[in-house]
Amino acid sequence: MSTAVSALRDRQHPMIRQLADRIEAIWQQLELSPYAMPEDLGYVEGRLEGERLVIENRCFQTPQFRKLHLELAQVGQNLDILHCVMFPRPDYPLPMFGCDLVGGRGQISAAIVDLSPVTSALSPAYAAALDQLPPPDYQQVRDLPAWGDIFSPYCLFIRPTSPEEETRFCDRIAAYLDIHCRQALATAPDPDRRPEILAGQQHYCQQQQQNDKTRRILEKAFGEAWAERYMTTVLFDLPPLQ
Ligand code: BLA
Repeated sequence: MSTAVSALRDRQHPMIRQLADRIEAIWQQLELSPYAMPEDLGYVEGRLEGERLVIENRCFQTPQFRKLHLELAQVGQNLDILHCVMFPRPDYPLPMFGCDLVGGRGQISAAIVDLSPVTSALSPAYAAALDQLPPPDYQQVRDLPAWGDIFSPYCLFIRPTSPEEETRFCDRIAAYLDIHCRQALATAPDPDRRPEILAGQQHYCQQQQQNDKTRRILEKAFGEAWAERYMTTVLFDLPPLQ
């Protein structure tokens, strides 16, 4: 682990720190190899309203996934972010795993996780595994934005109201991730479905690129052109058509 990543993590909200460690531990069941980031975008620093914005990216690839992306970001003392997306290779009929934790001043305001289908719906194997989890029970459930039509019925978007809910939500994210890794390892590539899968991944990325809350933070710190490049090449890049 690079020291830069662990250094930022150690300064972040405990829920973010714990989840980052857990995501990386669960990823170990996959056959990880390095993924090359655009050279200047692995570690980025900017300024937002006089505060320092630091972004640290960790990326891997595996036989099933084109890109596993874990991003940690911090704006001064006020804003902590964990962003994670797993992009399946377009020959694999697998959903998109995504999660985002956004917090400030000791409180996580947004915690979201989903396994989002890019074809018509989640497969019966995914649905059966997810249905076995305890029913979600959180006090403050948040409304999804209009672009959120990409999310599955299993999407959870909350504001955690206690450390107990934070821990339980991290457990939930870990459970989704573990189900996903197991399913991915048991799934064979299906090259015939590639056009359908590519179109679905494209739609997922286009919708996520409409998240104005993410875009605004990046624009304020780095400018419009940089934010556009970052959102379309690092956060939600489309798979190369090859
Ligand atoms: C919301 N995302 C947010 C918010 C901020 C960011 C500040 C508002 C928090 C709040 O309303 O309490 C910021 N998120 C970022 C930044 C990055 C980031 C700057 O990841 C990266 C540099 N977002 C994702 C993924 C999902 C996601 C993978 O990156 C879901 C799988 C969802 N974030 C998401 C949603 C909202 C959000 C649904 C709420 C948007 C809204 O209410 O309009």
